[in-house]
Amino acid sequence: MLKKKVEDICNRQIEREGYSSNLYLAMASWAETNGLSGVAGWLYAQADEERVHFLKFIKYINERGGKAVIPALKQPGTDYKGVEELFKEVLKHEEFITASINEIVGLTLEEKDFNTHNFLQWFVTEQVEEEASVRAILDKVKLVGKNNMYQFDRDILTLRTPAGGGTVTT
Ligand code: OFO
Repeated sequence: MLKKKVEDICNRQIEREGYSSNLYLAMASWAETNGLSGVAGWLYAQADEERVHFLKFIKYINERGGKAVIPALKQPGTDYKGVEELFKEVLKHEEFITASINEIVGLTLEEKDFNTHNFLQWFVTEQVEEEASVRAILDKVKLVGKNNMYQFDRDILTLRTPAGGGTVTT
């Protein structure tokens, strides 16, 4: 049985993972309508991965005798100044998510909830991979420069790491 404090913070994470999925969908939609089909493809795939994260928390809370709450999600922005700015925002968001996961890990140690601590290890590893993947993309964006976006957009899908998606198992 989940302690209330742990259930509440995991429910907070449901909202954050759901927002992550919507954020990347909004970014994908922006990219798609600005001729950046490669960037859009990367972001749509990322949105799918975030939905898997969202589902993992929902299923975990319910499986442990808690009650997952499906939240209303705030609307993400619709406009981005450019590809570099967009990926800087992705990195900032992923750093926020890493801090959020780490906070939950800290609480599970305080509460001696070793089951949830174990469940979270997948997310700890995932965040390291996600941040690294976005930093690699930002490095490439800087290398090619604003005037070579056609080439970057064509190649971005080859940069995709297989991290984090997959089927939802609980
Ligand atoms: Fe981006 O890993 Fe979930 O939110």
